[in-house]
Amino acid sequence: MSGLDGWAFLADFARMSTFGATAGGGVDRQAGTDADGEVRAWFAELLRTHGFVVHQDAIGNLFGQVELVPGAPYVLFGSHLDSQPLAGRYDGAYGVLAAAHAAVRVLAAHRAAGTLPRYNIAVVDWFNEEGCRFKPSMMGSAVATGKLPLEVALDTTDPAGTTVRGALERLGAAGADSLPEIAAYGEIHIEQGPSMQETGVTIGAVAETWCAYKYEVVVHGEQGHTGSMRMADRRDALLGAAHVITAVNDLIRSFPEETLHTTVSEMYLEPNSPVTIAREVRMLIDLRAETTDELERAFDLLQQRIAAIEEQTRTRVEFLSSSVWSSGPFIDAGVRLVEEAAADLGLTHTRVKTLAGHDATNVKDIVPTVLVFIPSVDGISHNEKEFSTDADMLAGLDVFERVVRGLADGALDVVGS
Ligand code: HGY
Ligand code: MN
Ligand code: MN
Repeated sequence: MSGLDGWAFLADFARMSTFGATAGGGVDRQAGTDADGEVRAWFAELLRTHGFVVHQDAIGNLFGQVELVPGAPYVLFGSHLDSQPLAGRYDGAYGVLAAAHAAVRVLAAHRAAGTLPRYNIAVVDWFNEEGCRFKPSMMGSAVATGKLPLEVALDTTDPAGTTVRGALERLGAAGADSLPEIAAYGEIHIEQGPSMQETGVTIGAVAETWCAYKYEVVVHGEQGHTGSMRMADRRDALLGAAHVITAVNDLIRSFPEETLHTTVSEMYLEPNSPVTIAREVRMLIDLRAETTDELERAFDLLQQRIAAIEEQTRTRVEFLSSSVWSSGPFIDAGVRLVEEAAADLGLTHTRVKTLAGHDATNVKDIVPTVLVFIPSVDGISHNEKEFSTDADMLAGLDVFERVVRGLADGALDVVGS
């Protein structure tokens, strides 16, 4: 049939993991870098080898299409090949390769049986899901789903001042094609958390997503001499930022344990010089919770703390921009499809929530969407130590093959499910 068995998947996964490979056993394939360009080129060739016609759209989404049913819409499957700095080999990349292998298996089965699916099949690598070099995260799918204007995305710059437009043109990744009309979307991903390992299940049927509020803020101060300036006269932006960082962490004490997750994870300092008091600190505040009500309450508490910090440190905290996504269910017929596929394969499974954002987070708001998880060992992710077992990857691939088959045959053509 397809010739793509588990061994073929593991061989492709090993090859894929060499692109941007780091000494610590992970990858560094930030969006629009050479490493991203190299893995994209390899993946495009893999798709062509299996009969896909490969395209790129204007925001660098890379996708392959096979049209078995002339003129019919497509069902789309994929994830992202870009990574965080010094990160893991599995986040995103597993799902892109699993989508390709599952699609090839399903197409081969239809050809061998002389049958046709209801929908054509496409596979996608969404551009810049991670949003590290270029914020916000999930950029390619946000543009494709109309949540982020294309020009705004293309004009986004990285810390060195390179635009998304410039990075895409440099890689030859600024395409002129458009994604086809899609009837449904499916994604498989690592959990990036510990719950599935703790409950001992192999397959997670994602039923809901947590919400996220991410804010770019600037703490404004005044440069001065670290030795001669009187303490009473200082407007130290780094001191103000330090208080904001601890205030962001303190928020969790106003909520039941593990119901609010907060971090400041990115910071740029000006002038960042040994004998000069900081004039400016730019930071990214990341708040996550099950509901937007909780995030609104957390944001209000933070604003109260910031008012006191500004007065105490004589600095000014400016909120520049925000990137948010709200909670919301995945279509129940899709969750049940995953549960049935896992049960048929004799795999342990459970319904889970995703605390991380995914491209499926965007796409679920426009078409019926299925998101499948496999376990992350010790819940580690965005870390070179990120790991999922070969057995879990292959089990997930077998489940995802059934998801691809089901969606291509119209399993989610359900009304009001
Ligand atoms: O922001 C997120 O949660 C996603 O991993 N990019
Ligand atoms: Mn991811
Ligand atoms: Mn990620």
